Order: sequence, then structure tokens, then C-alpha cells
Amino acid sequence: MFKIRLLAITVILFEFQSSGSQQVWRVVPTTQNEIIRLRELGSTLKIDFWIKPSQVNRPVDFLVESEYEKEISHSLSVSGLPPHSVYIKDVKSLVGQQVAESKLAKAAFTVADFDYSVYHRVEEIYAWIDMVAEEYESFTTKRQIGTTYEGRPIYALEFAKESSNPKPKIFVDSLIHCREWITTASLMLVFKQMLQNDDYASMLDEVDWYFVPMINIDGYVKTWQEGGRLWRQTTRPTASSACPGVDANRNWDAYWSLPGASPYPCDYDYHGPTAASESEVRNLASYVLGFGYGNISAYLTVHSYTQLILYPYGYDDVLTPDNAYLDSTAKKMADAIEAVHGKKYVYGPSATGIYVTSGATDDWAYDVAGVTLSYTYELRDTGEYGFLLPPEQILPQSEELLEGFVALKDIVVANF
Ligand code: 0X9
Ligand code: ZN
Repeated sequence: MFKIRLLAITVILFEFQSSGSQQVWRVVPTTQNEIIRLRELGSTLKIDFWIKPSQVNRPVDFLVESEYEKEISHSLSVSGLPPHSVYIKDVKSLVGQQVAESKLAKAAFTVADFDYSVYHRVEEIYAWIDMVAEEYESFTTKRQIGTTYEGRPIYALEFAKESSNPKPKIFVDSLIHCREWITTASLMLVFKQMLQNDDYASMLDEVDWYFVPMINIDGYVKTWQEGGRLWRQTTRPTASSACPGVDANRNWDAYWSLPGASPYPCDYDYHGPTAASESEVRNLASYVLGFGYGNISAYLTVHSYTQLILYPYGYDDVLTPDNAYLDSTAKKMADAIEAVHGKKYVYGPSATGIYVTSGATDDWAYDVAGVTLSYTYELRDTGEYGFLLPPEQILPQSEELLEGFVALKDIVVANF
């Protein structure tokens, strides 16, 4: 009986199909032992961790379906874990509110008129990409770098203003985890500012930028469908028919399938059947490799949430030979960000800074593509809204992100 119930929890928690309400709970482990017990509980109950158990005193956030509140609460206390606090009271109403607000966006036909104050569906983001490419065609290329599993085109916007000297290249991607809506939304506004605000003219004058706004597009479509808002994986079927999709941030061909990713399709960090099995990862990897080893100065893969600037390595506790440079650059970006709205971004090497992850973009960009300044950004917030950051924060998020980019640009230009 207990086994059947666990299976039911597994399926329901993973698919987010329940008709009841959902909350996000937070537990703060105070010992290494509690971290281990939380992990065990997570894998038994297939809990969707929003912040994984990693370090003593680092909060752990997870989604709880109302019908399993009692069981989960009971499991926490019989495991001797500290009491939980309810961090987000009503996930579904927040989701509904954000979708409703997005419907109020006015139709736009220019980059300037586009409504950056709400989240947009995939068709509107495709339209924005077209507008950017058309309005700035003298130095902008819209390049199709491949297609998703379901056949949707994946585009890069390439901004390369004419210059008598070669310029450094900075690469930015977002939405590899499709529930992290703030990433693409705020980056669109960052690039709009770089294109239209004269105060930031040096950004495009001094650097060539390559921006892939949406990687996991199939997943993003799913996040706009009923019950799908919290989808993280790709959508390709796996060996388990109950659990489609792969964690694309564990699927890169760098330390693939080592500890820090799961071999089980029903786990949220499933690394996939082979390295680069996901067409989204394969296409992006071959596009990046097309620039040649070591020819990109910085690579930012943008995620949310918890306000972090992470750099390699993620697969293990080892540091790269560029650690001092990566660290001082991260500090400058974090300082620049904090100066805007006072938000603190913690920075450090990924495995020691948060938790071990193998097959992630940043390790791959550093090792395989030879990008020295390889970073994973985790944007706002620190848990109040988590993946459901209200659209009112798109603007302030983009303002602080833009200043982080300015700091990065200055360093990249000075070292080119
Ligand atoms: O687990 C992840 O993939 C990232 N967190 S998220 O909540 N956006 O899913 C963190 C990745 C950290 N690892 C590396 N940067 N290598
Ligand atoms: Zn992510």
C-alpha cells in the first residue's frame, strides 16, 4: 500500500498534473546529516526541488501538492528534519496571474513598442527576434542554428557592427531550463537597451554579441500549457514513458554522466541516454564550436533562481587554471549588479559554490569550446517567488543584468 502511494506521489509530483493546490516549502538543513536525509527523501518521493539540498544553512525549496502535504510533512518529521516554512502559499494562483497579465500586452510591430513588462509566449518571442533582425539589419543576423526535438527553429541573433579591428565575442544563451522565464524576458530588454540607448552604445561598438534567446523551446511551449508551468526538461521521450524529457543542463559532452546528474529518466537532473542526445544541446554545441576553439571571450548561460554567478568546474571540487581571473571578473560583475538595486549575487566555482553538476553548459564551454570566461548566471530572486518571478521584476532584473554585462564587456575588451 505504502509503495503504491509513493508511486502515486512520484507520478503526480513529477508531472504537475494534480487538480489540487501547490505550495513551495522551505527547509533549512543545519547539519550534513540533514542534507543527506533531505536528498534521500527527495529521491524516494521524487520531489521537485527548486533549490537542491547542497550546503548546511543553504535553504532547500520544493514543490508540494496539497493532497500530499500531510505525508510529506510527516516524512520530514519522522526523518528528524527541521520544520518547514511555507514559502509560496499558492503556486497556481501566481501562475494564473502571470498568464493573465501577459494577455494584456499590446500588439507590437517594433522593438521599441514591444511590451517588456510581461512574459511572452513563444510566437511573440519569435516575432521579437524578427523585428530585431529587420530593424538592425545592417549589423544583425538572425541565424537558424538548428531545430528542437519537435521541429521548432532555434535562432541566434548575431550583432556584429563594422569595425576596422577585430572585436571580442561574447555569447549569451537562455531558457535551457524552460520554466526560468525571467531569463529570456530580461535579456530581451537588456539587448533592447544595448540597441537603443545611446548610453550603452559602446556595448555593440566594442564587442560582437551572439544571443540565443530560447534553447528549450518545446519545453517553453509546455510551460504555457495548462499544468505545465514548472516543466524543466526537454520533451523528447525517454526509456520511461511516464517521464519524458532530459535535463539539458546535464546533457553536454563534458564530464557527462559523472556524479552530479542522474541516470534515471524520472529524476529532474536526468542526463539523457548519451552525451548531447538532445537536439537543442547538439545544435547549440555545434554552433558554438563553429567559432573555433578559444575564439569566444565570454559565455554566459543564463538561469534562475538564487542570484549566483558560477564558473567552472561544476563536475568536481577542482579549480581551473583561470580561477583567479574567473573570480575577479565575477566579483566585478556582482559588484556592478549590486550597485543598481542592491541585490547581492554570490559568486564562486560551481561545485564548491553550490553543488556538483556534471554535463553542464559552463564546463563544456570552458573545456571544449575554450571559453575562459564561462559563467552560469542564476538570476532573481532568493526564493520569495522562485521560478515564478512576477513580471514587475523584469525591468529591474534587466537593469542590474545590463550593468553586469557592462562590467564584463570592459574586462573582455581590456584583455582582448
Ligand atoms: O541545476 C542546475 O542546472 C542549475 N540550477 S537551476 O535551478 N537553474 O536548475 C545550477 C547549475 C550549476 N552547475 C553549473 N553551473 N555547472
Ligand atoms: Zn536552470
